[in-house]
Amino acid sequence: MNKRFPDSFLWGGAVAANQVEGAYQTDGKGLSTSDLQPQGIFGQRVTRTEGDFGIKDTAIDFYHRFPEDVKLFAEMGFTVLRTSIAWTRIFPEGDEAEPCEAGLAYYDRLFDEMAKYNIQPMVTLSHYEMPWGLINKYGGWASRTTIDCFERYARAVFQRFQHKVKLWLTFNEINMSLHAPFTGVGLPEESDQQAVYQAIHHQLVASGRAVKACHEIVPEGKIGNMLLGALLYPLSCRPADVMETLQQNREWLFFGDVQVRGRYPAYMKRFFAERNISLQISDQDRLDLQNPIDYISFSYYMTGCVTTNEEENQKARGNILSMIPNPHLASSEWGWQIDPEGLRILLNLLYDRYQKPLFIVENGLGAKDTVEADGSINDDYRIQYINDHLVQVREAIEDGVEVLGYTSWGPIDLVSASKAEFSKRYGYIHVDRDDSGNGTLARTRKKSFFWYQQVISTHGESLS
Ligand code: BGP
Repeated sequence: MNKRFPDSFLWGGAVAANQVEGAYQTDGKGLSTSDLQPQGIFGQRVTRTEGDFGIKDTAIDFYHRFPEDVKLFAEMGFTVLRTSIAWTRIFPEGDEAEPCEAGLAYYDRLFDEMAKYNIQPMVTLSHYEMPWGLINKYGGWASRTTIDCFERYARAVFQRFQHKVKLWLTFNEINMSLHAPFTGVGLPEESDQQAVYQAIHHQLVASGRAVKACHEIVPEGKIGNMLLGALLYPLSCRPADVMETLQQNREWLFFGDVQVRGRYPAYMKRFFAERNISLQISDQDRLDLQNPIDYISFSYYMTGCVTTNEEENQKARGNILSMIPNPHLASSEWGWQIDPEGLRILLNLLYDRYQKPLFIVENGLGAKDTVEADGSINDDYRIQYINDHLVQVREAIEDGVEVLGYTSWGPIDLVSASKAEFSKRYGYIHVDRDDSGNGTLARTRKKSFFWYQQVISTHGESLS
């Protein structure tokens, strides 16, 4: 018999407001960065005009259909659902003095629905979107005004949902700003490193202030960060490759180092000096940073390799991050390399580094599904992927790592973040919609739905 996961382990799935809700102008919602990039975070930024089309405008219409979806999650046995609050539903322009009641009321309804089935919400304050108004008026995270606006927003939602939401996260994949500055910090894509790191600094300060506010307003709550867990291996055992890998891993671990330790790590001094980056850091900023998070959350999809060899570097590929492929691993249809053991390595690495509880808040396989003539979807590839990753999570728990839970990405099909594709599906629940927006939006259970249901009900004993 396989080993059980701890009884306290939380099982569920993760979605983000802009990838599921739709209703992008409903109930007073303002325009967000996501609305301005209908082709995804690596697509062009456009000006929205009356009657134009973006697939996220409706997404899967979760805004109106959430009761049906939450019921399906409950049927699978979810004990947690990670979602985000769309900042623009609460503060449409970002700098209003008071929150928008209609937006708050929507999330009340959503959290109440989850409570009916004892599904705990885990809420990301900002998942790949921020009010366009803050960019237009102040320059996004380049401005300290945005820190104040974010704090006001965070305090408003902590206040309103303090009795309904106990698990919070600050910024989704905070390290992604290095690769997608518009989505991450509201800066033009061509911004230089000086500008990007200054904006990142402001966001780290805002994160510290949110942690402080959460501890004041939701004393029994827990607030974590969210990292894109982009684990890199040396392509060879040449010491130069090992050193380069250490440095490239630090580029994303840096965010966690600040959020856990409350100060910049020593290695960043040289990093900044060598790039002529000089940050404006006030005494108050230093105090704000000293609000360590309670737990570390991260997404994990793939790993990649690093080398100093120029010829090998030409082979780098990938649509979120450009990485050198690992010759020992297979890839998904989107070229993401599948590495279940890497998840155990990453869990151990993060726990060794921080000794903080960990939460895997995204993991999954984006794949094209085929609907059979009888309507069934036999997504054995997805089952295999999740199974193999969960087996490694259990290994990590056996290694002594404190893992609070697992929310696989997109338990219901949704719009992909990088290119706003619908055909890249992650769900246990199929949604009838295609890349052009055609379809009834009807929900159906895939084979993986029943498989995951069994995994949860057996506390992982059914994993193979
Ligand atoms: C992460 C994001 C998610 C999600 C996921 C999969 O980077 O936090 O929002 O979408 O990646 O990426 P994609 O949707 O591009 O397949």
